[in-house]
Amino acid sequence: MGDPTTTWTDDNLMSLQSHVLAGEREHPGATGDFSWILSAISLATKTIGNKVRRARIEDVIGELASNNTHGEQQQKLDVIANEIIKSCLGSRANIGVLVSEEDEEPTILRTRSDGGRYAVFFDPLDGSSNIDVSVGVGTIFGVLRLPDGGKGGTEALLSPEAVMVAAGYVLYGSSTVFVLTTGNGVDMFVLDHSIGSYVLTKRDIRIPTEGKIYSINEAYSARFQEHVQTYLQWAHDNDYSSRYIGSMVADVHRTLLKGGVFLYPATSDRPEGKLRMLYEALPMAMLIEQAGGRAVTDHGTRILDLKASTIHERTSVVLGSSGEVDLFEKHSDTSL
Ligand code: AHM
Ligand code: MG
Repeated sequence: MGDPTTTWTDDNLMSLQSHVLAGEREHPGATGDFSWILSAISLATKTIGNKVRRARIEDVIGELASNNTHGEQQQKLDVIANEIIKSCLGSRANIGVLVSEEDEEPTILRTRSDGGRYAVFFDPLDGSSNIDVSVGVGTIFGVLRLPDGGKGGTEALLSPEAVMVAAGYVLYGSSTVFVLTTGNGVDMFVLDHSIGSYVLTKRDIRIPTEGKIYSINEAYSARFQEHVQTYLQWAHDNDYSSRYIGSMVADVHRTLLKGGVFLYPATSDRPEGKLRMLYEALPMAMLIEQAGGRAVTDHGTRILDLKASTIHERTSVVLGSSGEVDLFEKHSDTSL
């Protein structure tokens, strides 16, 4: 007879839900807020993942006649994913504000004094133009604790006292992968369809400090600033490989696991960059830094130090292995 007591080993089955609950138990006085919010995100992403897998069968691929708030073509699934997230998160009593790429205005659920302590930002289906060709797409989210006091709504979430307390993405790829940080490292879960749960597969992921891969839409080269072109020429001369899927979640996921650098710099036609600060750049920057990497703008400002002045503000993005971001800065003149 062996020892009847069970101790934790990395071989034990750990669901996302139990992982979050275990994290909360380590903090005396924790309110259960995270498990409440993350269970809604978990449910929403399982539902979206199911829609993505069945998109062709249910005939929900393709474009809508409408554009989103940025004037970009909306896919049918963008709208469906947005509705799914809002219906799952909307009933959580501690969420005050939802900000989505697909909605021009934030959805105000409840005031701070009515218990709305958090704002959740999300891009419901990033890279959705790739769905028609069955390429990986994803959901990105960030959770912000709103400051105590009278402010509510947009004013509260854009205020300097609002703090990002969790970030993550779900990649709907060859498997459905949930990558999460609550400010204490980065953990990865994979959806086990046979039991309907995300199960922990990798704890405390560390991004490789180096990796000779750059990920950028190089077709825009002529429109990049000179210092970005200088870096790319240096990378060509130094035996780098190029990998670009065109879905930020998939490109960042590869960068997190294999190392390298992902870049979406400013172009002459998009001087602010393309990616959105709140629900694309900031959550990915928090994840990459928590994994030991770096995330900066194309002029070297730390993304986590940026403060959005509008909810759909854009920024340039350079993120990945710390050594590779250093090399980007070294081989481009960021004072330009
Ligand atoms: P989306 O939010 O409209 O899907 O756009 C964001 C996507 C990112 O996933 C990806 O990194 C980028 O746009 C690709 O843009 P491009 O086609 O210009 O390379
Ligand atoms: Mg997006």
